[in-house]
Amino acid sequence: MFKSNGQTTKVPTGISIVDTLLDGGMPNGDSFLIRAHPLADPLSMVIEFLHNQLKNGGVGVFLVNNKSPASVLEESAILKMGLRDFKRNGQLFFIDAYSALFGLRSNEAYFVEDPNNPVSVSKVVAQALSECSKKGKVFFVYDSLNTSIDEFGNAILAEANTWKRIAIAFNAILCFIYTEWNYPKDISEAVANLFSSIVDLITLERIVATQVVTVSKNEGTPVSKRMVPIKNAVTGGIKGYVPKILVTGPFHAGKTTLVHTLSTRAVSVQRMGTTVALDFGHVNHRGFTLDLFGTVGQPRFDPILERLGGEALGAILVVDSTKPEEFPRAKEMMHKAGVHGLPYVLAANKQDLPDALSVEEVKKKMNISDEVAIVGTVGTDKVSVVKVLDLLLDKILST
Ligand SMILES: Nc1nc2c(ncn2[C@@H]2O[C@H](COP(=O)(O)OP(=O)(O)OP(=O)(O)O)[C@@H](O)[C@H]2O)c(=O)[nH]1
Ligand SMILES: [Mg+2]
Repeated sequence: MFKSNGQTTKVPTGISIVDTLLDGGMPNGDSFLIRAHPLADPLSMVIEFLHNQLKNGGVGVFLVNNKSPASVLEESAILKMGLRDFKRNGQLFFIDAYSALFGLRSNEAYFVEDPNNPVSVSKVVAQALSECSKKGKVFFVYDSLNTSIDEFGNAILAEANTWKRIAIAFNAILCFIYTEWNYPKDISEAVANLFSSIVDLITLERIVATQVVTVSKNEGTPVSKRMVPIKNAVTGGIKGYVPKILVTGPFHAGKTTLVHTLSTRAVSVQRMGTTVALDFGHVNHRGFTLDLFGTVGQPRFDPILERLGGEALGAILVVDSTKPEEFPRAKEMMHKAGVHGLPYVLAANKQDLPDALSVEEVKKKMNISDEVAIVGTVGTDKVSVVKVLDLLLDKILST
């Protein structure tokens, strides 16, 4: 279950895109921060982390200070990652630092009687970690650090440091939820300095807000930002989501074939063996959900091409390696679709034909820079076309 990256042991979150960004998973015996944009939803991601740890026999401790434990349980049920049974069978414990704010008692395992005093919060955290770590490996959620900052100001950060030391002592993993509400710079910086690993949950405002996950610090090392758009599929948890990859290229190059080979489900609007509207394919790959849009090759349909390219995050350019006379048309199509500035990979297709140019020859004839990845493909050969997709994903994630 645990993976070592050569320095510290890592514990997988179970969300493959996050584990990839974190080089294996969460830091064992350490704390990390989920830093969310105000429009992003950190709770569902953390529920998925917690649910995965509990499924593997771990013990959960969940501190709430801005919502009731019941609302966390309800949210988990909506996400189809129910936590209620784990609570019932003694694997999940809440620290209720919420009810007392309203003068209410709590039936939870741990109760903070005076949530307005950071030291009293600390005492209960220490007690919970010490008792629960005897039952198994503890995954601790603090929801939320920003509520504590709003109540106590900077003082809470000193307490957070104490909890980090406790985490090391009990070999627990502490996950702090923090929504970045335009705090003064000194507070934001103090928070960032407190953690050696930070997962950012950002929203990109396009037509609709898109949630993006990235890691800005991993075990003390700043990471150049790789942003992964994500979608919370209710039955499958969080998946990387690339809403549009354009597959373009000249007439008969093999676009439709490639989309169908890659996709778990695909539809094409064809007439007499040629595409007359578009191909649409859906792919699940490396923890991602990707939507492929294949274009029409014939020039008379170029007006559609101009509209299809919008909103794409990357492109696959398919050429028939036996038809170098069409290479200029291939480049023109990238421009017409408005995707020439996007990350793209060139598929030098029909490599099985005897008169196919080699990958090197295609590259030379097309006069493309060394930065562009080019893969020799056979439209029906899954291994070769998956390689195209892999390289494109790498490119999209590194930009
Ligand atoms: N030999 C060989 N034939 C291929 C390969 N890929 C596709 N084809 C064939 O080439 C023809 C055109 O393939 P399509 O996938 O329809 O090409 P397209 O780019 O979608 O074509 P349009 O939509 O008409 O522009 C079909 O007969 C395919 O079976 C390949 O790698 N090798
Ligand atoms: Mg086609």
